[in-house]
Amino acid sequence: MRTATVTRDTNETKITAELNLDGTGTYNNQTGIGFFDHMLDQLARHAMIDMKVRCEGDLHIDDHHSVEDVGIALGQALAKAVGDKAGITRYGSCLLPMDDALVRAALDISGRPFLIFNVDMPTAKIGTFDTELVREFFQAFSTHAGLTLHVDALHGYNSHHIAEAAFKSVARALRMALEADPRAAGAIPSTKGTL
Ligand SMILES: [Mn+2]
Repeated sequence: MRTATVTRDTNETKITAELNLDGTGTYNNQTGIGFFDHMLDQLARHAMIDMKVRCEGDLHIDDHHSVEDVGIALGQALAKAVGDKAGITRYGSCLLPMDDALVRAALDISGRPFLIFNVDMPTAKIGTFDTELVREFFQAFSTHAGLTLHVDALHGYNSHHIAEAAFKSVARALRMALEADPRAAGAIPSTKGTL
């Protein structure tokens, strides 16, 4: 089983993130931010990753530090759990519809962090959640996981749907990329011999 636990304590946030990449998509995420918990639950469920996150953050300021730092901790946990990447598919993509929203995610578990994020949301808030934090999460997550990640919203007019479709499309792409390649015989999927 590819598992990892990361704890991260700063003056702004105290976080524990547990992942099992070979799970069944069970989740138990409590960050104090309802909408963000809902998004993390989608990530776990649709990546088929077991995920437990606890975050005690400085929400009296705003949600920014908590969302960004959970992205860092989950990215570190993913990198740790995936290890040397032997035998994985490496690439994944997904074109995911959710009602009005259509989001495309393509990723490479490359060890070279790069984010392209073309996801405009028509409102500044989803409930009390700042929509700009969706990008902050994926920036932190892709950087610390070592992902090349492209996320493009092709259309959509409801911010909740667009954000949720972004998390679900990344989840499905991750599931594909993390899957064992049965023809790889445990080899690292690069002509360089390392990733
Ligand atoms: Mn929803």
